[in-house]
Amino acid sequence: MPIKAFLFDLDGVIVDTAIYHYQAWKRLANELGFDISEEFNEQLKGVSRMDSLDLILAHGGLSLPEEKKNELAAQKNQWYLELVSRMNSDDILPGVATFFSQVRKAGLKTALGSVSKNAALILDRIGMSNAFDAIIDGTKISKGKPDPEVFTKGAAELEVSPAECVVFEDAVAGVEAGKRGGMFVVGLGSPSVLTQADLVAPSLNALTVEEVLKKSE
Ligand code: B16
Ligand code: MG
Repeated sequence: MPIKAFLFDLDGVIVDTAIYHYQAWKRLANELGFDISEEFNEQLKGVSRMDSLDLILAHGGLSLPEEKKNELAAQKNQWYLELVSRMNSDDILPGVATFFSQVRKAGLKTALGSVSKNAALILDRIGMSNAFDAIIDGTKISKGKPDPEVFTKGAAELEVSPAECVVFEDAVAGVEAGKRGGMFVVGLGSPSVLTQADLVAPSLNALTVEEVLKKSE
């Protein structure tokens, strides 16, 4: 089936907010008396705020009541927002602008597929609010990645079938979500981490639209 749409994750694909999520979670873990490594952080990429907190608390051997967990998640989000509020278009990852102009020239539809509840704010900060034909974010879904909902909703909103979509993802959970959704998945990062992806490249900077379309045939 010919490819009609490209679905993009936000954090780690369009902008490097993954580093800010990590810094804010690390600060929280440190306040709770333990640490999280960059390697551990790989598991948190693409995972919703509350699911991330559960993984972190389990890592630190802590079990806390729901009320306290909500408080901690709000605290992390406040620190995260302080970090992202300083972002601007300079924070768009290398290769994104060129890749998007190729996408437009090829006549492909685009959607954002992010589980972040802060996606609209980030798109606004970097000046990309109008760059997508559809935006599916954490405010529109009930299940986070690795559930495919964020991508299947994107395909539905663009009125294309999953087999007509290519997903671009930097996270293990996001690659799994795209595969479970029945889509061709381009992993951006390391092939040893993104083992389920159909194609892996270091970033969008290393790819052309033509190459992706050829490989996904
Ligand atoms: P928020 P993505 C994900 O965004 C991040 O990768 C993940 O680290 C974060 O916990 C999640 O969004 C929720 O974000 O706390 O802002 O709602 O990769 O799906 O764009
Ligand atoms: Mg991501």
